Amino acid sequence: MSITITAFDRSPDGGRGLARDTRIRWALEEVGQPYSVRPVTFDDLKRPGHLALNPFGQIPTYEDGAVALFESGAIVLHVAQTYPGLLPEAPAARARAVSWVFAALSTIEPPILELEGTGHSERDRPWHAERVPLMRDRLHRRLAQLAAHLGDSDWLDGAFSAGDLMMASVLLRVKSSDLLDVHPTLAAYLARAEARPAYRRAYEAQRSFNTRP
Ligand code: GTB
Repeated sequence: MSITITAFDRSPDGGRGLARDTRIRWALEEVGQPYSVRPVTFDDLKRPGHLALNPFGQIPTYEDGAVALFESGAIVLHVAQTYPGLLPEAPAARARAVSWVFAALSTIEPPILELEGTGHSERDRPWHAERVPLMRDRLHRRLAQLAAHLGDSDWLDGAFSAGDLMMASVLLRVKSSDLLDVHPTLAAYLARAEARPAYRRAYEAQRSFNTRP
């Protein structure tokens, strides 16, 4: 079954791996599945062909002949449930790994996006200067809880799983900020995740894609 995903024709990050196709590439690399990438421009995103795949007009999407999916969480879970390598076999451990995927997407990612968003679009609002410290505190509380859970462990719950892949993908968004400076446990966790050969391959693939002539 051949797998096709969509990615920005040119990611605005210039190949830093921050767009959400990287997490799909990473999942596919972890399970050893080849894939091809269909580049889409910002105009393509709003055309009927793409909207039929993702009603919100966004990347990434995933097609494998049997199913067409959108939402990076659903795609990573589908890959993890279809191919061995990203979820434990034992039902309870498997369910816990899935809960970490949700934790990444619904507990950690939203305060990160909120903080990022206010920096982009709300800078000239009179309340911006007051709001940023509140948002940073909110995020730091979550990061501290995550670090406390991780403790001395390499991964969130036993072996590396789809939960770690998603959590690390989310934390990568704040890697270039000072936010992890006070959470060395998380900085080390992220470094471990980034050192995985599958992540390196995914990162290099998106980088060469986004810097192609
Ligand atoms: N919940 C969806 C998912 O998880 O799949 C969110 C998908 C999403 O936000 N897609 C973005 C998109 O298509 C790209 S990843 N945006 C176009 C649009 O909405 O019109 C977000 C992103 C984009 C760019 C950078 N960057 O350049 O640094 C980082 C992250």
